[in-house]
Amino acid sequence: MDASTGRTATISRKTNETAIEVTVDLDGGGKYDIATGVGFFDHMLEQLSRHSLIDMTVRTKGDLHIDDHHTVEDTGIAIGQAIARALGERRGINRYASLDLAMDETLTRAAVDVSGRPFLVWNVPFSAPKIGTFDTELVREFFQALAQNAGITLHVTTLYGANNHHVAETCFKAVARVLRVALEADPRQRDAVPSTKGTLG
Ligand SMILES: [Mn+2]
Repeated sequence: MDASTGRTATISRKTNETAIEVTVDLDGGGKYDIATGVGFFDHMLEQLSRHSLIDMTVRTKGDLHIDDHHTVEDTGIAIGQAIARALGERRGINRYASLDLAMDETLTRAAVDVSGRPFLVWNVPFSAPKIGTFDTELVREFFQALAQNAGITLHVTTLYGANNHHVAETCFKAVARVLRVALEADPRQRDAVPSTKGTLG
């Protein structure tokens, strides 16, 4: 880990469906400046930044006249790519973390391996198709894009919960909290890659 340059990255991504600019600082303090045009999604990304302590600037202009799908998925791709680039060779990190996160009546478990191997296991039941105007199925789409592009194995399970806003929010907060630990420096690793293979590519 090179403290002089810092673990930061900026990703610009433009397609016919979305134009996105994302900047992350993995060693930040949870400062965020987020505008995707989708209010509920902004609220969720603010939780992700605040509780991971990853500083995050996100600007997405998406084809919201169709629906929120491309905006949410492509923002997940860009944040994932920014995290992967900022991580570099993944030296000196804790790599693993898990926790159960409570919010009122809801409990969600997240576990992460910052392995370089993308994988999502998703076991989160929503009892309604919408939270306001937001499609609940897009929560999974976001984390699929994030895991795939950050190169992380991510398991998310909601053990119980009634309110769909709480279910979604616990997913973002739980993943934030496990990323905070897994991406942080392990002082006993120094600059070693935490794998017997010697690489987390
Ligand atoms: Mn909320």
